Amino acid sequence: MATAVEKWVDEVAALTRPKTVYWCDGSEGEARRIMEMGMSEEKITVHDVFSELNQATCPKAYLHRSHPTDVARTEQLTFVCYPDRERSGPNNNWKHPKDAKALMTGISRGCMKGKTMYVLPYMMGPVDSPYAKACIQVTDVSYVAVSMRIMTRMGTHVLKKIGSGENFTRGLHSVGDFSPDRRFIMHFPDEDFVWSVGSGYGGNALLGKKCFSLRIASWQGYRYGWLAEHMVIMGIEDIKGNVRYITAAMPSACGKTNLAMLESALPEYRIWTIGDDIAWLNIGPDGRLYAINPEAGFFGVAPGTSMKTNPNMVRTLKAAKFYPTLYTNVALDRKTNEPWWEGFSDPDGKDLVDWQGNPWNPSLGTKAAHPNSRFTVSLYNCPIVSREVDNPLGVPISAILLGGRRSRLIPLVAESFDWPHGVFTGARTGSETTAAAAGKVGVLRRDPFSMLPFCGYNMGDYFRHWINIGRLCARPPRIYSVNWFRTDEQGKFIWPGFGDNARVLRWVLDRIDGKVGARETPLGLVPHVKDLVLDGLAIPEDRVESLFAVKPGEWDAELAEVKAFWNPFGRHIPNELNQAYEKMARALKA
Ligand code: GTP
Ligand code: SPV
Ligand code: MN
Repeated sequence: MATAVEKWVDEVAALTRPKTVYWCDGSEGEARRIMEMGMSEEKITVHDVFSELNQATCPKAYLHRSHPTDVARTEQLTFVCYPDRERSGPNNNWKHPKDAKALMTGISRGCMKGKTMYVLPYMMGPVDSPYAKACIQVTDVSYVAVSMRIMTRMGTHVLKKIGSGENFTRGLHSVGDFSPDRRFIMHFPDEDFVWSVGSGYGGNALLGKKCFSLRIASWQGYRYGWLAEHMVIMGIEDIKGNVRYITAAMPSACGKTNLAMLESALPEYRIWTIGDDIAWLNIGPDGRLYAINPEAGFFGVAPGTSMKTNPNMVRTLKAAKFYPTLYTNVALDRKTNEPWWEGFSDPDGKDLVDWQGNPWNPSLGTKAAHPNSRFTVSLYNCPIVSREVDNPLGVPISAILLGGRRSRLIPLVAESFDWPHGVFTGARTGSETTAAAAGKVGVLRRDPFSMLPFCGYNMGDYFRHWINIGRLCARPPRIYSVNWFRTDEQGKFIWPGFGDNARVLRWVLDRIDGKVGARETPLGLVPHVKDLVLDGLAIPEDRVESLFAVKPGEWDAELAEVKAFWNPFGRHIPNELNQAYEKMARALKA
């Protein structure tokens, strides 16, 4: 008797017509064989799928160049499909599941002709965690198959776990003909099913990541009492050896990976990394919130990554423990066969080609690496990976940070008055857009909880769910808003960021421990500058003070924008948020 998995794979093969169906076992030997094929037989436009990089200096590392029109998530082509449009909310593109399936069936018919269909059995979450989920993705590209091996816990053990049951998430992926006109990322939350055609890039194609672990999982969390969030999970160890865990939500390309493995500027603290992008939060038996990282790798932004900004990531990339490490759409130094990107090192003296393989030098005025170029590398390569990373129950969370990229207005850090106020803070968060998604960069938009592109249902209901989770927790974490990105009159960042963000983490821990007071503002509680440990920093104190300035008049536009964003959600916005809004508006007027 065929299992439910086999039946589904047969069904997909009958529609997409691959030449062969290959079931991956997740082994290193298999990954090597797939990489070999991608270096000799397969092509993406004119390039091989993979090319080997300098194995002496970048062991186990390979370069991949994506299709030039396929370089970032495409939110406008991403849909969630419920029979009831209101369920998806104004925050999502919607299609009726029947219409969506008809459309996808049309563009998928025969789309794998002549190709191999890889069947990938994988877990999101530590394999024996009660919170982990078994998944099956099929794909017709080796790059996606190998990337999924790095990003998830993939292997035959998952098929054993599913057995003859039906309890698994399905992902159907094909690059089709790469045409943006036939590119859709369709979610069917009621069926735990994602169907993505036309893109081979990142969150559009690695369906365990944003598609399942956020969009579909957030809907599961809503129904079953947990949270799927776009968050870092990290431990902070103090000098006495106590480790506290926090999570931090920040929009795409706004500093999660850097925060997750920061090298603390304060020697009395060290960081332990658990995750850099996604957290699943469950209420534990003791009434605290516990976090697991469903992923097993990093799909990190390359530009800006260096020994100065993120030494632990550079070490992770060089660690060469887990096979392989992939670099996508970075530049290449032809002299040394090493990857390169803006912010990594001085381009002088290098023989660079850009992310599409064209000769490049700084005088061209273009970017050598695509601004959304990324590396894919195992979490287990990270020199500061937490020993709790595979703890099936996760780690207890003491604080939640909510960030954004704001050149003005939002203070470096502010503590919420209580849980509902924290939810209000998350719900009003805005951020300037980045290259992680197709579209204009640097435009301010609302991005509540950094989940705007990832919340798989009506975001008003999501806010209500957050309020409820706080009620169900005996000891909910404290909630903080943070912003590393305020700029001065010259447009330069005021706060040094990166390792110096440990100074903010220290204040957060000191608050939790009741060691320091705070100053009340209409937005929340901000530090007395004397309580921040600033030694070794070259910024004058009044400049630091300016990071906490709350000038009421400047808030009018912000408040109006929050209201305008909330408006289409109507009755879905919980009362607690409307009350917190009114309270802040009154305080700003007073
Ligand atoms: P996604 O993987 O898209 O979810 O992004 P992310 O949130 O993990 O962002 P990441 O840490 O990769 O940072 C994105 C960009 O912001 C990089 O170019 C970083 O160098 C830069 N960045 C990160 N942290 C800081 C900081 O504290 N200050 C400043 N000025 N830039 C930062
Ligand atoms: C993001 O855009 O938030 C990412 C990259 O982490 S992707 O996997 O493409 O979603
Ligand atoms: Mn992300």
